[in-house]
Amino acid sequence: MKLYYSPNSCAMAVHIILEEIGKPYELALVDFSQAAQYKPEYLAISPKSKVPALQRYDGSVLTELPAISWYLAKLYPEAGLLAEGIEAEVRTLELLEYITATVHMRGYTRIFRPATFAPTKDDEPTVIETGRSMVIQGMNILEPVLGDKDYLLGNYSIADCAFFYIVYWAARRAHIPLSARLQAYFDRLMARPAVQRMLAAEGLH
Ligand SMILES: N[C@@H](CCC(=O)N[C@@H](CS)C(=O)NCC(=O)O)C(=O)O
Repeated sequence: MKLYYSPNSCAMAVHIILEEIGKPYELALVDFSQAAQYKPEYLAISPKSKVPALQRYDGSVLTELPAISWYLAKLYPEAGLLAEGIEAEVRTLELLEYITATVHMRGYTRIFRPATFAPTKDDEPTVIETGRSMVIQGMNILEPVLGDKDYLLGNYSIADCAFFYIVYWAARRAHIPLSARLQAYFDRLMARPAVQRMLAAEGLH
């Protein structure tokens, strides 16, 4: 199993899952500073030019964070990262989809890549502000799901591994203030040894 990743990217979610599972795996750096995601070597792995990508034991490659997360949780049920039953699974997928497709793609991408959305350079501050509003709205929607529980669905799951990077980026990259409840959740996730191992491997804190 090999995870193609870039440090401090959404691949952190899969990196945490692999650490939680605890089976041997390889890490392959896709160096965004060298535009490695657009080079032929990586296009042969994923023509989407995105991380995460997971190369499996048979050599085939899986992309899209929700799909990879679900696959790993199902492959290693003993890790307990996905509750059993159709209702629990669909609620987990619902969260993963919202986290990646809405909060990340629509919100954070505007903050980190404003030029993609702005017709001119002068429009970029407005795009960033729109992105921040979308991220804050996303966190305002997810916080009541967390409620007074330790984790989004009660027990720790792949949904928390994904929500981790949303909250981590708020705290470390976008400087979006966390509510007391989200700060406590963030502290709880940061205290997990698997999260600490992921951060150390990616040169983060
Ligand atoms: N829909 C994809 C999105 C992945 C994605 O956007 N990854 C970003 C890193 S956070 C990326 O690889 N960006 C490289 C680029 O756009 O050049 C997923 O869920 O895996």
